[in-house]
Amino acid sequence: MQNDFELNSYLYIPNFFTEEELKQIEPILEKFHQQWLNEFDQYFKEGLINSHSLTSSTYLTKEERFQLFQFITAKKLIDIVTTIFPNKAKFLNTQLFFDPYNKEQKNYWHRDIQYTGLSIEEQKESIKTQNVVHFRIPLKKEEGIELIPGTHRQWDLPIEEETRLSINDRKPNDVLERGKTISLNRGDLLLFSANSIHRGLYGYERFSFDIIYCDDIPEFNAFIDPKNQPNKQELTLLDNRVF
Ligand SMILES: O=C(O)CCC(=O)C(=O)O
Repeated sequence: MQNDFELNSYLYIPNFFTEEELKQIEPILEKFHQQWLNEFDQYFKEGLINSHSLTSSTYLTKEERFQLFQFITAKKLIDIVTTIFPNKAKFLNTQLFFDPYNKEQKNYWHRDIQYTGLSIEEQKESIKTQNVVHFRIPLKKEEGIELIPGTHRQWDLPIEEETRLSINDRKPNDVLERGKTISLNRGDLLLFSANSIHRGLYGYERFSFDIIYCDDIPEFNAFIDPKNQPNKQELTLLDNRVF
C-alpha cells in the first residue's frame, strides 16, 4: 500500500466506506454546506469551489464537531494514515469540494505547494521529502481527480510547468499527456498527494469531504489552526495518533 502510494502519488480504495458510516457525517456536511453557501454566496458566484475548517465552524454544534472527529479518527482510516506516512502524521484540516457556480468555469493543474510562497528551488527540494495528503471521500459519484503519477517526488516536465504556471501561452486547464483520471463513486476513498501535479474534475454536482494530513514537522505549523484540532477533553475520547 505504501509502495503504491509512493510510486503513483495516489491510492484508490473502492467501496471503503459503508452506507452506515457515510450517513453518520452526511447530514453534518450538508448542514455546514448550506450555511456556508448562505454566508459566502458572493464568493461562490465568483468562482470558489471549496470550503474548509469544518471542525472549527460556528455552523455546527459541539456534538456535530465531535461526530466529525470520531469519523476522522476511525481506526480503519488512521491505520491507513499511519501506513502511508513515513513518520508521524498530523491532522491538518478538512475541506468540502463542490462544482463551480458557473458551469463553464475551467479547472486548473497545480501543486498545492506553489501557493505557499516558497521559491521554485525550495519547492523542488521540499517535495523530495515532505508529505501532504488528501483523503477524499466522495458523497456522490464524481469525475474525480486527474493527476500525474509520481510527481509528488519529481519535478514537472517543461510543458507541465508551463501549463500550471500559465507560461508560453499555455493555460492551466490544457490537456497534459501524462494525466491519469481516477473517477470516484460514493463509498470510495481516494488518497492523493497535494504536492503532485493534479486538478479536480468538475461535474455531476460533486460533493466531497476531504481530510488532510501532513508530516508532523515545524514547517507545517503555520498552516495548522489550533481551533480545528480537538481540545484536551475531546482528545481523551479519540484515537490520538494524528494530533
Ligand atoms: O477537487 C478539486 O477541485 C481540486 C482539489 C485540489 O486540487 C486540492 O485539493 O488541492
